[in-house]
Amino acid sequence: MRILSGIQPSGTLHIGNYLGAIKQWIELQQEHECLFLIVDLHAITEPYEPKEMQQRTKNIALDYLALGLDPKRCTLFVQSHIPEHTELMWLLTTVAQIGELERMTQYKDKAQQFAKQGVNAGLLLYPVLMAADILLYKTEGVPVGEDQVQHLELTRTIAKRFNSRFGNLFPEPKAILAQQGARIMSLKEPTKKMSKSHVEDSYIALSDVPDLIRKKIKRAVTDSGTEIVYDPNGKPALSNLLTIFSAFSGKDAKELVREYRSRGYDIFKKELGEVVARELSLFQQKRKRLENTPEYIDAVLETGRNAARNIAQKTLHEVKEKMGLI
Ligand code: AQP
Repeated sequence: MRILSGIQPSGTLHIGNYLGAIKQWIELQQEHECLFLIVDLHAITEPYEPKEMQQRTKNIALDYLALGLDPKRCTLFVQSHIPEHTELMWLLTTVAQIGELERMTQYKDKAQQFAKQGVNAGLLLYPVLMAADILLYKTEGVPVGEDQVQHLELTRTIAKRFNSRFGNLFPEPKAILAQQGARIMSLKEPTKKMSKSHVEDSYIALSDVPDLIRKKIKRAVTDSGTEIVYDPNGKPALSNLLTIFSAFSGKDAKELVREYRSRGYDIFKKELGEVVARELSLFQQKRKRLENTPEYIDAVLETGRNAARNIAQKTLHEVKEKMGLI
C-alpha cells in the first residue's frame, strides 16, 4: 500500500500528534511504501512569523527522525519543495464545490477564531490542498488523527468525482486511525482536542522536560469522584488520561482500571507522569544528538524532494492530459 501523511509546522508537536499520527507512521514504514511530509503551505493559512518558519520546518524534520522515521524506509520531504502540490490544487478547485468546503468543521472553527482579523481564502481551500497532497502520489492509506477524517472524506469525494468526469486515475484513499490515541483531548478542556495552538498547559509538547510533564499531568482537570474508571461520556477527563496512559504503557485501559481503580487520582497521575516523561526523555536525547547534524537533515530532505518530485511530475502530467490541458 502507498501511505502518505503530514504535519503542519505551526508550533511544537504534542503527544496528540504523536499518538494520533506519527506512532502509526513508524509502524507502517516497516511494511508499506511511505511518504511523510511537512506541510508548510498549510501552516501559512494562519497568522505566523515568516522569520521563524524555516526553523519550524527543520524542527519538525528533527522530530520525525528522532521519533523513529527512517529515511531508508520512507520518503521525508517538505511540501513547498514540490510545486506540483499547488498546481494540482488549482486543478482540483474546479472539482471541489464551495458548499462542501464551507461545511468543513475545521474551517468553521478557524473562521470563527480569525473572524476579527479577516478569514483568508486559504483557510477555505485548505482541504483542496490536502486532497492534492494525497492524490498527487496516488495514495491508498492516510494515517491521521480523527480530526482529519472529514477532510479525508472530502478527498475521496474529489477523487471519485474526478475519476467519473475525466476517467479513472486516483485510488480512493482510506483513513488509517490509531487504535488508541486517535483523538487525544486537551488537559484543560477534555471535550476539545489537544492542539498546538491552544494554551500551553492544555498540551504536553514532545519537548517538555520531565518536571514540566509531571506538573502538567498533576494540574490536568479531572472529573468528580475518586474512582478510576473508563467512561468517555461520563468522565471525559479521566478517560483521556487513561487513553494516554494506555498508549504510552502498552497496557489496555481495562487493565489500568483494574490496577488503579481504588488507588486515587494522585497516584494514578503521578505514575502516568513517570511513564510519559520516561518515553519523551528518550526521544529528547535522540533529538539532541540530531541537532548537531544539520547537513544530514538537509540531505534527507533533498533526497526526499527528488524521490517525491518524480512521482508528482508523472501524476500531474496524467491529470493534465485527462483534463485536456496538453
Ligand atoms: N489531539 C489530537 N489527537 C490525535 N491526533 C491529533 N492530531 C492533531 N491533534 C490531535 C493529528 O496530528 C496530525 C498533524 O496535525 P496538524 O499539525 O497537521 O494539524 P492539526 O490537526 O490542526 O493539529 P493541531 O495540533 O490541532 O495544530 P493547530 O493547533 O496548528 O491546528 C494529524 O494527523 C492530526 O489528525
